[in-house]
Amino acid sequence: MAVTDIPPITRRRALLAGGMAGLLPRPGAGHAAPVQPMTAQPITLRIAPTTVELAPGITRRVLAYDGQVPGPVLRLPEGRPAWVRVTNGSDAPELVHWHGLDVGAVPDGAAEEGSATIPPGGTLDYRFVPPRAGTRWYHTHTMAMMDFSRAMYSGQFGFLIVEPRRDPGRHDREVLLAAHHWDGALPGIPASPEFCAMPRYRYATFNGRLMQAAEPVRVRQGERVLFRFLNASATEAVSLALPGHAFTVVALDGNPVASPAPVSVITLGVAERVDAIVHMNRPGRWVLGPTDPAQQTAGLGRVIEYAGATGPAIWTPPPISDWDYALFGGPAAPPVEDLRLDGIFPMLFERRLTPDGMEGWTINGRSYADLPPLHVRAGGRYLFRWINLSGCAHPLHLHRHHFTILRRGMRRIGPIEKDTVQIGRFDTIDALLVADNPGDTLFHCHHQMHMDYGFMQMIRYS
Ligand SMILES: [Cu+2]
Repeated sequence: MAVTDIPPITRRRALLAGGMAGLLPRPGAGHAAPVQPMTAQPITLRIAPTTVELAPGITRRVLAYDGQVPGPVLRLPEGRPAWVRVTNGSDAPELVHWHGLDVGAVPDGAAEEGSATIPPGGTLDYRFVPPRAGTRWYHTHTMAMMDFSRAMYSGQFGFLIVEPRRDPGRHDREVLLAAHHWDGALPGIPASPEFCAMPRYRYATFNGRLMQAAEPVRVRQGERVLFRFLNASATEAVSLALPGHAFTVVALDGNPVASPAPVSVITLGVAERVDAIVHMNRPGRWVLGPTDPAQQTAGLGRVIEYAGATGPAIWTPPPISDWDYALFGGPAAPPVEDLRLDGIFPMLFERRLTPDGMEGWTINGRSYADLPPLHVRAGGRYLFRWINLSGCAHPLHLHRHHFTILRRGMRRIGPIEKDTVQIGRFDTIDALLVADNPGDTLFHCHHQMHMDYGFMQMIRYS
């Protein structure tokens, strides 16, 4: 199996870091130690300013992991203790969040949950057990406010693949593509409640490289290629198509779907992941790119090149977006009355301009940190009833847990297990939470501007 294009941390290093710890002799145990015991080593990550080359002649100085964008691909075995040592070579405190991993509040990497920050020049060990296989990722969890070089506007993101104990291996090649947007600026804040402030970006990339400057993804006819897509943008959703081909969606946020189904367009809200298999059966050179012409002009996309194919890469816009979570969920969920719930949390999201004209966000009328926590008890079952009373979509993220989408708008859908869900403008979603991971838990919008301006709430176990 071949893997593109991001330098990985090898499986061997990951095994050394965590998997063999249980086999090692305890230091100091026994009477004589004629043989030096092998020492488990952490995976190391260094946060530091790095020059990223989006294309020849287009370079940016950004914060990144290990001098590359995205950071190294971490491949951690499911269920085995992991140990990651992060050094902060930047000039501000940092945290690394392990997105989509149901870990403890201390290693989770969110200051609001009590996770430690890494001071400038400092080092922190993160230890956790990746519980379930799937496409996860890691990224900074700081605030940017109006600094478009900080937090998720920077290059601090990377794939974290939790590998299954047994790999079903129903693909010939694996391609990892992380979308990101660069050179953000805010053109203004609309007064009308029908709209929201949207940063504009000059460049957009997969894996830190503009399409015209990137090596094509090389495939062979007949191959089944597993694409792992990650939207690591700070604020922008992306919709992607590959002319002449269908994406068979097999996992959302790394969790296998009940009903894999072919689509022509994949949409990723900020922080979402989609795993999709493409059967390569239309030889040629094709553009895998965004349906939004502005994002394509900004450089987002990759040429998919069959062996032996020549000529210009072909892009044709898909006739219509067929993206709908409900396609992948199987039979519809039971009605709310049958869910044996311990509580329902209605959560209304509204935009509220501050006295100085900035855009702020409220949940049930109040903003973080003026917002009381929601209380759950361990083992309880709760329904989030998310109601978006604003004119833009929000990628809602819950830390340290998964939730199951059961209804979207007026329609009950088949269960979809996710850690981040894009709620449309003036839309509603019901999602089931099984409170199975005690400890402080952060809920927030993953749109960096929304999160920074109040769109967060704590969930506490009592
Ligand atoms: Cu939002």
